[in-house]
This record gives sequence, C-alpha cells and structure tokens, in this order.
Amino acid sequence: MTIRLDRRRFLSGAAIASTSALAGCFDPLLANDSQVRGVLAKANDLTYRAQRLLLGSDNLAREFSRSEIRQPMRPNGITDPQDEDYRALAAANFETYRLEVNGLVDRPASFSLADIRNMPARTQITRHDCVEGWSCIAEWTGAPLHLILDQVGVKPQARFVVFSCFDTLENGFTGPIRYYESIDLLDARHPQTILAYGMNGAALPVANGAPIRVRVERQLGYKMAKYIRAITLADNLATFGDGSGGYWEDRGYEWFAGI
Ligand SMILES: Nc1nc2c(c(=O)[nH]1)N[C@H]1C(S)=C(S)[C@@H](COP(=O)(O)O)O[C@H]1N2
Ligand SMILES: [Mo]
Repeated sequence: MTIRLDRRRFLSGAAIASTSALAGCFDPLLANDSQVRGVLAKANDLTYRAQRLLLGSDNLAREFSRSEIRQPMRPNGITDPQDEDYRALAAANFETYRLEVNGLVDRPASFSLADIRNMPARTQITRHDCVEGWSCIAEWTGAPLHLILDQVGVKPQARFVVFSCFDTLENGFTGPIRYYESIDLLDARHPQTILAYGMNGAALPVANGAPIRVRVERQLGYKMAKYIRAITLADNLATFGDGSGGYWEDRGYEWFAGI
C-alpha cells in the first residue's frame, strides 16, 4: 500500500502548489515531465496489479446505513453542462434521452431512461472520495451495469468499458473536449457498479450527473463519469481522447484509482 500513499502525498503536494484549479480538480503534471509520467505510469501498473490481487474481483466496497449519510453530496467538476444537446435533453426532462451502447458488442442498442429505470435496481449507501481529499456519503440507486452488458452481449476481445459524457471541459485544437472515462470489465461487472439515476431517494440532480452517472465504488471520484451519453466496449484505449483512458488521465492522473 506504500505506492498508494506515496501517490496521494504526491498529488496533494502538487495540488497545493497548483494554481490551475480547473473545475475543482487539479492537474499535477501540467509541466508534462516525461520522467515523472513514466514513474507514475509504472507505479500505477504496480498498484493496479497489487490491488487486483488483493481485492479480488467481487469484494464489496463498504456500505453504510441511512443515519451515516454525510451531506451535502458536494457537486464537483462540471455541475451544469451548457452543451446544446444536453440543454435540450434537460429541457425535456430527459424524456428524449437515449443511452447508446456500442463498440465490441453483439447487439448495439440504445436505452431510454424508462428502459433503465425498469431494470432490476440496486440501491447502495457508499462513500465518495475525491482525489482532492474530501469525501461524502450518499445513497445511490441505479441499474447494475452488468445487466446492460449482458443485454448487448460483450464480444470476447473487449477489455474496457468507455463512458462518453455530454459536458465540455475545454476547447482543444480539434474541437470541444468532453469528459470521458473508462474501467476494465472486472469493475464493469462488479455488483456495486451501477448506472445511477437516483440519489438520496430522489432523481439524480443535474449537478451530480443527470440523467445517468456511473458509480465505481472501489475507485476515486473522477472515475465516476456523470452525464453519460454513450458506453463503448473496446479492446484498447488509444482511440479515445489522448489515449490514457479518461479526461483526467490524459492530464496525468492514474487510470486505476483504487481507494
Ligand atoms: N462528466 C463528468 N463527470 C465527472 C466530473 C466532471 O467534471 N464531468 N468530475 C469528476 C470528479 S473529479 C468527481 S469528484 C465527481 C464529482 O461527483 P459529484 O458532482 O456528484 O460530487 O464526478 C466525476 N465525474
Ligand atoms: Mo474529484
């Protein structure tokens, strides 16, 4: 576990030094020091293997009781996407929303919010840990991701589940850069990995990712993509964003952010 502690210390040190508190998260590697990147990438690989061995594939993250709910569920990062397609959906109360599921699947499909709400639901009270060092406890309700994966049929060569989001964080050379994230199939099929549409007994608020955000309870907050537009099964991450598996990963964060 020393690797993890070192990483945390590194990140919080960098966070204090950083002046770029973009959207409430920090970019510890803005300097793009390739040596630091290389070391971190190796440490991340070790952390990933070690934690995968320790955690096994089905160990549950701790769940809490209702009286332990610690609020507010502090909204972080983008909290009110201004993208036109998203505004139109929000104005229609997400009745026209479709979740696209594509890539390495046998039967690409799209699901309405009603489709997702009609699936067997799972409710869990869990702690959300942001890399910035704060945490809250909230109750989440949603459809287990494995149910959706089973409906579309995952091809054997698929290794990753990539979440594409509606919200734009910045404008890049080739156009707007939208949030995205990815996890492996072990986490995707984990019983606590849900596509959440409910929080604390009410519909998921826009600030927290309406209409759908993923919960990946054994990893840090930035893995839990909000405003999910599409889910793509892939055999590698090179063709998404800058190729590191997520918006923040492309800016130096670890891909495997085990808690
Ligand atoms: N689409 C999208 N998902 C996102 C973010 C974001 O900016 N956009 N921020 C991430 C970060 S850093 C955290 S800590 C959590 C915050 O979730 P909350 O707003 O429900 O607290 O969402 C994560 N998922
Ligand atoms: Mo975060």
